[in-house]
This record gives sequence, structure tokens and C-alpha cells, in this order.
Amino acid sequence: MLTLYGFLRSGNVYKVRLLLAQLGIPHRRVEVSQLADDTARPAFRAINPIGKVPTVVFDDGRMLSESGAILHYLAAGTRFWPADPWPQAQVLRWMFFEQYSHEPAIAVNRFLRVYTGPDDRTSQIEANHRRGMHALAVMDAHLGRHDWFGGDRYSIADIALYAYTHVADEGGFDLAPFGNIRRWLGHVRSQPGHVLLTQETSAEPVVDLDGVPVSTAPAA
Ligand SMILES: N[C@@H](CCC(=O)N[C@@H](CS)C(=O)NCC(=O)O)C(=O)O
Repeated sequence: MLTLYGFLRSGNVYKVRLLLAQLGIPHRRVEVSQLADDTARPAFRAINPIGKVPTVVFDDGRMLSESGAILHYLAAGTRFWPADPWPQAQVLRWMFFEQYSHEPAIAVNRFLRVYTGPDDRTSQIEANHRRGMHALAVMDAHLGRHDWFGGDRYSIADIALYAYTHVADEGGFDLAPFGNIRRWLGHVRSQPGHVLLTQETSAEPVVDLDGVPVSTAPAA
């Protein structure tokens, strides 16, 4: 069974947990918390020198990190990754958009607002807010003409963008003006095998990097 390193409320980790659930692939999770600085621990850096989650280790010892790379590897040959080059390129276009124009604004403001105390980051939050609202407007316009991001069906591009868009309000982004996004969020939620961000999906009790069991948040 593959091992997924990460923490439950991480949107980047959730992308991988959601696809694993929809593919019916079991995993065990090791709790690596950004808040506890676990990502900087030598024990974790020995596994992934980049020091970021999600990180996956397969049964044969191979390690893969970067949520988009993990999604692509797991989705290859399944209905979540299209067969033709043009829709493949569309999936990748939106996944790269997510990593450069969406996540750095929306996920970072969620982190700053939910997990850090008041400090001098106001100008950063405001700049991210402008960037994030632009990304949401781009997405909403696309969804006015298309049902999905990558092609004519739900794909890993939708999973990648869903992860932080559906909790954008936690970063101070009001989705009320974006009716197309709100409709798409509902369509993503209704896909078979969908799991919630806060839903524990580990097939085994979650342990920390020292192998000590940790309690995780109840399903919500
Ligand atoms: N591009 C990476 C971003 C991963 C990322 O930023 N993960 C955060 C948690 S959501 C993390 O590990 N932060 C720990 C740190 O920066 O020390 C991906 O998509 O996997």
C-alpha cells in the first residue's frame, strides 16, 4: 500500500487523497504538519529533499512529490486523464494555471488568515486577493462556456482546481459573484467516490514521522 505524507487540511494533499479515493486505491497516511514544522525535519527531508507535502512513497520505495505530478502519474490510463493530445494539453494548461496563478494567491491567503496570527502581512494579503480574484474570474468565464476544465469530462484539472477553490472563502474570497464556479463546485462534489477535505481517508491509523499514532479531525 502506498504511503502519503501530509496533513489532513492541506489542499495540495487533498488533491491526491481525492483522486486516490475516486480510483479506489488505498493508502496509509503519515502526518507531516507544516504548522509543526515537520516538513523541515531531517527525517522528512531524507524522504523528500524539497520538504513539501504531498509526498508519496510507493511499495517499491520510489518517491514522488508535487501534487500535479502525483495526480498525473496516478491518473495515467484512467478516465481522469484524456487520451488525446489536445485535451491532455488543456488539462495541463489548467494545472499549471492552478500552480502559478491560483494556488499561490488563494491557498496562501487561506493559510495566512486561518493559521497565522495578525501581523504585518496586510499588503501581501491584499496583493494576493487581487491575484486570486483575477484567477477566479478567469475560471468563471471558462465555466460559462465549458462544463469542465480539461475537456468534455471531469479530470485531474478539475481536482487540482477544486482543492483550494472550494475553501476559497477561508482565504477571504467571496464566491457569490461567480455563479459558474459555484455550479461547477456542485458538479465536482457529485462525482462518484468524492470525499470531503476533512474526511480521513487513510486505510490505516495515521502515524507521525516517528511512527506514533496521531488523532485526526473527525469527518465533517
Ligand atoms: N507545488 C507543490 C506545493 C506543495 C506545498 O506548498 N505544500 C505545502 C502544504 S499545502 C507544504 O508542504 N508546505 C511546507 C513548507 O513550505 O515547509 C505541490 O503542488 O505539491
